[in-house]
Amino acid sequence: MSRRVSRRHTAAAGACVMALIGATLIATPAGAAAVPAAPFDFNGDGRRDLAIGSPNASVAGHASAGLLSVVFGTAAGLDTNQRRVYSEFPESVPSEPFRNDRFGSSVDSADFNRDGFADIVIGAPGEGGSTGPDEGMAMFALGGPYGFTNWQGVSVAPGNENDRYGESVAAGDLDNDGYAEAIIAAPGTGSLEVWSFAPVEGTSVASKQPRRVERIALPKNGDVGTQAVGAEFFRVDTGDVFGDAGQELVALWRDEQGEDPLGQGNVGMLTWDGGEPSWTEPLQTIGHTLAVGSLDGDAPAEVVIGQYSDGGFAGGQVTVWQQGDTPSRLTGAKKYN
Ligand SMILES: [Ca+2]
Ligand SMILES: [Ca+2]
Ligand SMILES: [Ca+2]
Ligand SMILES: [Ca+2]
Repeated sequence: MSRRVSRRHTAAAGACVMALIGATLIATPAGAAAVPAAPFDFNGDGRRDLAIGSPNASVAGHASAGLLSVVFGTAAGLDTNQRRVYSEFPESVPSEPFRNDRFGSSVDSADFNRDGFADIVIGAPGEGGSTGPDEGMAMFALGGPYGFTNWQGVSVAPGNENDRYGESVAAGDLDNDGYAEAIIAAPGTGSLEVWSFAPVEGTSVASKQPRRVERIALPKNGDVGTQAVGAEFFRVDTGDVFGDAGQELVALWRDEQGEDPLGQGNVGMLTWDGGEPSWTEPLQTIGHTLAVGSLDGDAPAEVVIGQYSDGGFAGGQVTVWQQGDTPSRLTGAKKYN
């Protein structure tokens, strides 16, 4: 949890910079708020709120069904008296809790429909489907003055057992059209999906329902010409890693049939402008967790990779990569252990 909180604080400065840059470069889409709400400001009062997923929480006797807690920001900081808890119950989330759904495994936010209230996407990678356990699911909800509305669950179609859809989610405006996309990783498929609420062509008003706009495969074993069949783990986040004021998607993954016995992972950046997606050649790395944000307050953003303690470093290790001599290459890894 501390990682996520500190990242969001770091990202806040970047988000302000991005908002200013965005305001000068992008005309306000018709029917949209002049300035979208900052991520995690669900009630649109200008103060960031806190959303915490608890995937291991029991719900009505269902172990690890998972829940989401939201605490609202005030002038005096976070107000724990205003805490709201959401779980997969019809009265809070229109779905049903089951053992090991792990709702809340991943959480991210953006004002997807640009109405001045930040929205949320929540992963439940253990959700069962018609083919068996762990097909996974992600839930969207729109923010508003009185809480979340328009809950909608999405998943891979057709799904398969162990897709683990929603194990990692991210939000960012990848195609620079003024509307943030939601990115949902499905490790078992070796691919991610891009979802959008932006107005469809010929209309000017954003949708209240998300629509799938792209499915993008991971490169297999670091070869951008071939596609991975599955990933043991797969994390996604967004940030301006190239320093060009547009957001890149950063992915950290390990191939299911990776050739490296040490179990090395890959980190790669994806650019997508609504057309053909483009991956950078992945870097080999060791790690399990991923965060992207500007640690020093300026663009480009840094890529931070966390590694558990199973790699010979008691207590684990954190690696920080930054932009190298060409914009799309990461270099100068600094290790902290
Ligand atoms: Ca708020
Ligand atoms: Ca919104
Ligand atoms: Ca966009
Ligand atoms: Ca960029």
